[in-house]
Amino acid sequence: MSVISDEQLLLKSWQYRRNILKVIKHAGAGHTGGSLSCVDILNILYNRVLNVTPQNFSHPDRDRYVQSKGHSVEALFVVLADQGFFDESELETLCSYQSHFVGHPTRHIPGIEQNTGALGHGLPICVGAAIAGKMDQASFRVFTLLGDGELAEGSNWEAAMCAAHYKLDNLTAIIDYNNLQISGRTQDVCNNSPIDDKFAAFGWTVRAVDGHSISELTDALTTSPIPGRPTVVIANTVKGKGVSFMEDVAKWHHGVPNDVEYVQALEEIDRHLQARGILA
Ligand SMILES: Cc1ncc(C[n+]2csc(CCOP(=O)(O)OP(=O)(O)O)c2C)c(N)n1
Ligand SMILES: [Mg+2]
Repeated sequence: MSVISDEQLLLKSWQYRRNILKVIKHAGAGHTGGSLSCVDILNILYNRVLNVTPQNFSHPDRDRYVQSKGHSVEALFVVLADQGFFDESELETLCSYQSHFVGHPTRHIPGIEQNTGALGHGLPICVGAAIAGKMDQASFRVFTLLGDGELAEGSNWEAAMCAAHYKLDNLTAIIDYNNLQISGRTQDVCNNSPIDDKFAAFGWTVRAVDGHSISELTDALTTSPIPGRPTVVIANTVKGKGVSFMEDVAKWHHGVPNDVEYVQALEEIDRHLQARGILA
């Protein structure tokens, strides 16, 4: 993997945010808030951590990434396009008749490991993949991205227990911990706090980071795992991050900006790009 600087990653994050809004606006549908909250995580994963490329995607030794919070697929699509899995123009077909680019990940799309969207499946699937890796003495690592609201699904806790039991140090779960789920505050809908103590009690290594910090995400995702223990990275994030009026507001879970909001959102993002000399 080529070396990419923090500054280049920062630029990518803003460009990804711009593209997420563009495809959601064009489609007239999408999960805006959750895509903006996890896109920095995907940025670091695909540009710094994962051994996954269009060229090696069918190779058994590739790393596995399963986006369990499948509704934030627009972030994944934008990052996969940037990685060269398909042409960015294909995203203009999102949610249109006969397009494979639908509102959740499917394996019809190059670069997508698993169909997800029904919450609570990514971690169990990844436990299976990590066990398979151990049985084969393979070197690949397995990553999954969960939402904080998604942790209400009981399947996660069965998987968490198994991961520790089978000593899956090749498995990393990242929680996009934005404190919101579909209908309001996660702590009001189904409180999972204290999440760090819960995973520690299940036998996991716990790392908590600012989920929008390139350096903190890089550290957490590139530090070698403690032998015999799965790792959870609690990424503290802001839903809707990067667009002032979308930040930490539940209605942007699947809100689509109207024309005025869209212009305002792009202006906010473009100010960051202009500051870095990318836009005139
Ligand atoms: C099994 C299942 N139950 C309910 C839903 C509906 N649903 C879609 S997104 C969502 C909220 C998820 O919240 P969170 O995991 O915190 O995601 P984020 O805040 O990152 O968008 C729910 C309940 C679903 N997709 N799957
Ligand atoms: Mg959430």
